[in-house]
Amino acid sequence: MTVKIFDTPEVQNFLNTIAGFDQEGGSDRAKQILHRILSDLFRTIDDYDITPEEYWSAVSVLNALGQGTQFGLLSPGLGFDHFLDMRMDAADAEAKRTGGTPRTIEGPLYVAGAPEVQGTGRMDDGSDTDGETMWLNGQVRDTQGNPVAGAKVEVWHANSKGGYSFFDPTQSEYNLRRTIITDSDGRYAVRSIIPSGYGCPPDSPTQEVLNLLGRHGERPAHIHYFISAPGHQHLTTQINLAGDPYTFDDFAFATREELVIPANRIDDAGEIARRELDGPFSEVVFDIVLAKTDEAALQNRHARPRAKEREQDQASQLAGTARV
Ligand code: MBD
Ligand code: FE
Repeated sequence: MTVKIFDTPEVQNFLNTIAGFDQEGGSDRAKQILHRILSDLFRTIDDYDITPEEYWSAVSVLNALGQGTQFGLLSPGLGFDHFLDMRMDAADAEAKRTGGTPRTIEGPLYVAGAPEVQGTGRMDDGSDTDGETMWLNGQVRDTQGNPVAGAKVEVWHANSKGGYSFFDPTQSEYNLRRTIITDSDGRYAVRSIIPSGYGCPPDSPTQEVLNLLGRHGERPAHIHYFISAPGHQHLTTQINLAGDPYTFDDFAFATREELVIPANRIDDAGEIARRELDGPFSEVVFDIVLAKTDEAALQNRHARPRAKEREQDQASQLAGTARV
């Protein structure tokens, strides 16, 4: 049974009613966008002859995604995060805001409120004995090459098992998360551990969707950054450590050629002593170039619900309310 009803007046009138086109209240923008999305989905159902079984199994996957707060994980997997980056890149190019370090996606695992250190500090709590010591450092400059002193460099990354503190309850609070203020020469330098790549939980609804596409859910070892300074464009980016099997095969599409950085093994006793470390370490150097801007909106990261900025209400929203 293959039927095609999308183009009938009944269905078209039905879509107008669903989208509230005949109602005074609500948001015109929401009505337009919902009308477009619902039209596209209805047409997909019609064109692919989607069965009730298929439709309801999709609803079930959506419920599981929501219950596990996994939309923020599937989102980069389906390329939405990178597509938004491509649009911001295009807007920057058009406005001639060029020459800075490239952006790449934030991902779902940032937590606000990490401890702040001046110039240098330590990010790991010392408990991850499988983690190889990392000396992560660099300089923040503007597009003319001038150092940016007092820039705010927020860094977060996974431990040796690919887990992030806050989301991984076995880690201490704010482990591997710091806010570093650059010194008078625009420099930052922190001791941490080399992160491992991240893999989507194999039994998760996110991986279930990826499996249907024949795709893996792996990310290469990477380190997240927010960098900001007055008069400069806020930068959300990441570095991907070179040599990881997934460096150029990231399920979240975050890798950019300019952001692939080697970790250089150093075992020279003088270098170890100079950094006050206790043994061989790997040095990762990431210098950052910020584009200038006077626009206040561009100096701040875009608004987005983030952990600890908004209390996540996990309670059921399905209880219902008495009619008025
Ligand atoms: C991560 O660590 C990450 O950065 C992204 C984008 C998705 C899943 C895990
Ligand atoms: Fe990450």
